[in-house]
Amino acid sequence: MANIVELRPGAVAVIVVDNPPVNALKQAVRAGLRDAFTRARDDAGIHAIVLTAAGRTFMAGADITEFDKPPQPPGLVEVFDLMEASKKPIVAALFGTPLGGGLEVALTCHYRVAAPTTRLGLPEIKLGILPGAGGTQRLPRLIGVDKALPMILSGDPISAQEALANGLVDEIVEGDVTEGAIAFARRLLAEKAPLKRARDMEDKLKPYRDNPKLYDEVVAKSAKRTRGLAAPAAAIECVRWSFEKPFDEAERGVREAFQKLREGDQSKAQRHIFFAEREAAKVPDIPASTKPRDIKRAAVIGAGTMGGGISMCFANAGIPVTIIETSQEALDKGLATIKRNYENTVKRGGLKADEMERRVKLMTGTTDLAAGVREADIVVEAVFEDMGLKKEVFGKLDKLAKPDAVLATNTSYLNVNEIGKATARPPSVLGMHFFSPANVMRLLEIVRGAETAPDVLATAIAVGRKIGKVPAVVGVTHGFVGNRMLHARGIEAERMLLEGALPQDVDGALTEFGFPMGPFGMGDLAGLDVGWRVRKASGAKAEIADALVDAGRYGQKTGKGFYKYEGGSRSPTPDPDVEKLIVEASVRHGVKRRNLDRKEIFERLIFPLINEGARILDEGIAMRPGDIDVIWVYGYGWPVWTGGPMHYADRVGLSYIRDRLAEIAARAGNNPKLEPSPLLMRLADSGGTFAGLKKAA
Ligand code: 3H9
Repeated sequence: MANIVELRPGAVAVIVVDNPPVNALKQAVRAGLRDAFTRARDDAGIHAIVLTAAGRTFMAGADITEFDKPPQPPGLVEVFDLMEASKKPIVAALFGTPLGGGLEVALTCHYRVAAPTTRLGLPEIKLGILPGAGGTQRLPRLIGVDKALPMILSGDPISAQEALANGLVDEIVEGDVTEGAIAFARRLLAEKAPLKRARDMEDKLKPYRDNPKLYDEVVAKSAKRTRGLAAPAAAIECVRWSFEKPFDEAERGVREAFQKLREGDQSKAQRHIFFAEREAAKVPDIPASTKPRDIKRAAVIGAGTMGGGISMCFANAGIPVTIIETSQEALDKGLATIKRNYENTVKRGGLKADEMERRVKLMTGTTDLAAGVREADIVVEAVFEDMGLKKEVFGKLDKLAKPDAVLATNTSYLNVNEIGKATARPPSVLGMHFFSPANVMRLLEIVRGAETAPDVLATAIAVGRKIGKVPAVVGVTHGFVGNRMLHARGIEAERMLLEGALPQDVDGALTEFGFPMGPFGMGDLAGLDVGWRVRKASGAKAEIADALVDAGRYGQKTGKGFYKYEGGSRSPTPDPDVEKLIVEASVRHGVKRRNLDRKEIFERLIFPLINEGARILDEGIAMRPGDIDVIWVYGYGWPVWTGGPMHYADRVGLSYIRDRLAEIAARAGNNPKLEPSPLLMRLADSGGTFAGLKKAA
């Protein structure tokens, strides 16, 4: 086995970190670096050092799995002290994704060269922490406070070209990056170039030292969403110290701030999601070696909101896609909407015009189903949510699609097995449930049918990744994981209106927790007529929502729903007419309205949802509690810093949730849906947790 850190001696020695898959800086790597730099220092034959890594990337950060354990020496700072004390120039040879602690190592080198495709960043904020090893101090010194803060607060990487322009890297090298770095180091030696230590650079800090108020402007421009989040506020402070305090004093403060965040609930939740996201697409009974089918061309049936968004996903990933509609009019309308969406992104600066052209060119429209699917390796059906219609489409697909094509339905509720049976090839059929807007929302629920073939499932997962989604594999049940749980949340929402709450009280309890919107704001956005139509068909009723639709209040599209939307605004304003309608409904039901506090509202929304999640787990519809968390974070706006419903439930305590649910169920006339589920009871009674369940499995 190769050494985890190898020192290749020579006038220009090369230190290579080899810790697959991403060269995370685990304890053995840190110790290896310490030893290698010590040996390089003591070896008189070595005059310069290149630091690089084996495999697919320069170090992509600290080892996140170590964050739950007590810190093990040596820390990175010990390695950095050695590097900064070096009298021999150290050049980082960057490629892949130097991220987090990996970039911080590079910042401590005297010079940096990079391969053209390198992406450099400090993504710690996405894990609820901040750059804990010099990033908040060295980066502002190298590229300026105004460029460093947005990188730290967004966590998004920048390209090698941008890094060259702002001074983060000194040279971009074509070809072998290690060779390029060795040549660079030789030049440094020949020119007797100075050892550039980021910590000593003062120029870019001076304007802020002279006028600290400048920083407020940078903060105002860079800080986006920080409400309720501990890490961004701490990061803003740490970067401020770069010009307020001496380097070492600032770094001591940074380390304290880092430790506090690392031990806090928010970062634990975000780390949980990091690993759960990667696990959600792993299926235990399907070996990792299962070869996905080759996907060169896609077809999407339906050019409505979902079909259009799904088509954009394929085109965005460079996969040619044919969009199929029944009428030319519907097709033209769908294609025009797609074009408009792209144009808006270009206008906002999110996409270059030539890139938009490239994507639009990958899309073809047709009203001829046979011609549209003939060449497709994957077909995604996104027609109206009607079983009869879906079966008809799949019956036709069976005759028209290539024998080895993957046939996917984007149904959000319907039985994928039944849809598969409309074909003579159920093993080729599965669900690919996208979330609206499909080109934006990251979640992809992949619904495995009873007969879905392993390689078909593997293909859907691979395609999902390729088009930038977070795939989560689930089983067949009405509404799958997300919508089934959403339904459980909805039961109490309407009841609370009748008891005394108003839409803004109910929604407020969720937005306060961190959701972008609550059930009623969401209903207005989706269109209240959608649910109304479904209820009419099934004979179900929702007193308030039905009354609103009967009054012509369809939601945002009619300017009125549970709220009013004045002058085309998308932000909801409470409407006295709706309050009147709700109060009248309470009177009709003989309910004496009472004040419901935020806590009661929140628990009555969230605990039934968690309870349904437990049922879903028990039934094996979701493989792991983390899968459910990923679904809620990426598909339903669950605030990532609370880790998703099941992680959050463990934190609240399952016996508390059990007891509250029993009360809620009793008050709702012993509604069996609200009764604590058997799994919740079992875990609560035995002092267990959902997370523990995963470990026991
Ligand atoms: C930090 O650095 C703190 C510092 O400021 C200072 C401290 C003092 N650790 O994503 P992939 C695993 S915080 C441990 O599928 P890709 C991952 O779980 C860190 N494991 O590949 C997966 O395992 P498995 C700052 C890690 O090519 C496998 O590697 N850095 C780590 O799509 C492959 O990952 C970050 O936040 C890690 N740091 O993407 C970077 N990273 O095979 C986080 C990955 O068992 N990482 N793994 O499922 C990433 O963003 C992506 O993994 C990366 C590669 C872009 C690197």
